[in-house]
Amino acid sequence: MFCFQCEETMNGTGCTKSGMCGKKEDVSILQDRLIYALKGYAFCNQQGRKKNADDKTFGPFVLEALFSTLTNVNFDAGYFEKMIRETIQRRDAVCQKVCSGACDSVLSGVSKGMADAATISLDKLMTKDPEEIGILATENVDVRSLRETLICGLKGLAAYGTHALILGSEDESVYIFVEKALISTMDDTLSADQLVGLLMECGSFGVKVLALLDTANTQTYGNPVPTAVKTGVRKNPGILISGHDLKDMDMLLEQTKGTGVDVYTHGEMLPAHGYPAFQKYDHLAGNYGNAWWLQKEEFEKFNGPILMTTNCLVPPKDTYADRLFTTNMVGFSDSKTNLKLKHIPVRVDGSKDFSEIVKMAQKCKPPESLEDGTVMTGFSHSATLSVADKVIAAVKAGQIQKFVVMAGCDGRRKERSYYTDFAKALPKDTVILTAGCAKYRYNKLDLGDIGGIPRVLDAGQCNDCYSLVVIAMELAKAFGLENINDLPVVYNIAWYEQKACLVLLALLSLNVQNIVLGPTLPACVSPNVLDVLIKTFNISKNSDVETDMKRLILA
Ligand code: FSO
Ligand code: SF4
Repeated sequence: MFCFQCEETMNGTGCTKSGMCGKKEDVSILQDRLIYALKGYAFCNQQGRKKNADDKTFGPFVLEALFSTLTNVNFDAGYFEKMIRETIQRRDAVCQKVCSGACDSVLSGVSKGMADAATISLDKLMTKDPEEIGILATENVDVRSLRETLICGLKGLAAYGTHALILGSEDESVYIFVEKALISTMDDTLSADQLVGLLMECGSFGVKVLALLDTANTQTYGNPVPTAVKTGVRKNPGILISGHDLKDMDMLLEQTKGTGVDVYTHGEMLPAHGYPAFQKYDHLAGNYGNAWWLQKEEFEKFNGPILMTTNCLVPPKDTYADRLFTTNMVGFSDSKTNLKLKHIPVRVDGSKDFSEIVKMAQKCKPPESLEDGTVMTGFSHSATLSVADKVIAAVKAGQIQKFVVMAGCDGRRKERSYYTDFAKALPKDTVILTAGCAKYRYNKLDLGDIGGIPRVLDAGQCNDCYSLVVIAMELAKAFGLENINDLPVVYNIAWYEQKACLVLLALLSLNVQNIVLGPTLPACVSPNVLDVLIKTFNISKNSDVETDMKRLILA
């Protein structure tokens, strides 16, 4: 196996025997086979599109498939075998309509790899040498870097697109781009400049999809409002819901009404508390625990069932595995221990039956207390911009010197204490804008406020990064600036997985300059590609708190 898609990758270069995330070699290779099959399917579907003979459900299927290969989503070999089979069936059905078996004319002139992906049989694909279909099959390091950065961006795009789609929002142009981009990763005729152009296009589609998701979330559940969320526990048994899927949150709250069971959010579900539609439920008790990587300790103490709606799942300990449920494209099985997590399927009408989880919760002990305080969330663009006058006045009066975007992911690395230290060391006239689970490194610190404006404004999940873009753009307008780089906004972003890669590409597509990224730079970015990013966007890796404070705040 070879996987270098996340920040945790072995030695900063690539996981080769098994994943630092817990992904086993068999699953990693199956994921490579699935991506290979998707490229072939994309090629055939593009041919079909020219003749209006494309698969009309190509987009949703490909988004789900790509999302499932994102870090910490699915560890179930059986799931990937099924998805590979279905991809080949779908590809062959389109091929039949377009070529009726005579593919040669369509395939003339395409790369050998592309022709193979478009025609390979299921049996051959499943037995093909993994090295011929995986990341290292592209020999040129820079081409590989550009192709794989694009694949990472597509996985992020797929994740956000899937969330929007679950709420009924989609955009055909996104599917057409995903199709084109998948094909481009097999096109040997593309220049490095053309591949860089595709990365920027991916970023632009990222902005589009994040906007689509923002509208879907707020139209369905209302505009989030600033909310103090309890971090302690009550006396009832509870269900813990983790991940990003708000529709699951909605259905779970509805199905637990009057059952004597409380619902707690975990990790990236914390911002759900800000939505008016969820605030009406008295049994939405609070947020339990911290960012995803602490789940082994925290899930053990929760005592009740836990529902994983998306990333980030950590291979579970025996002590709570029987209380852990997956849904959507999340999955886990281990052939050695025969452990397979229970999965809640979606019905054809989009609903789900959580009664098994509720019944289990009713027999469980209440959660053990981890802490007892409050944490703020709900500073979406609408909430933050509703006090825009106050914010602008504070900037003009010199009370706010700078906004520091510290969005992104949290992770296990020790070096991530840097983000806590950086937040603590920031001058008192700075405001942190955040989204994503990176916030857990500083959202429980008492950083105070500036004239009633809290010094940490949590816009929500990484899914809500669009809020930060809207806030920046509206502030630029209010200050009469044409270039958002002229705003008193600096970026010190933490990344872990591919959704963060997409958000980064989205920011670059908006020409955001001088981004500081950490705790490492993505392994998929080769030295030459990094050079291009430095020259075009002046992007850099974070350093130590003192140095970064000097260059970001005091410069
Ligand atoms: Fe965190 Fe995980 Fe949202 Fe990422 S939960 S690390 S960017 O997957 O998803 O912020
Ligand atoms: Fe390694 Fe990250 Fe890939 Fe897991 S997702 S195998 S940790 S690079």
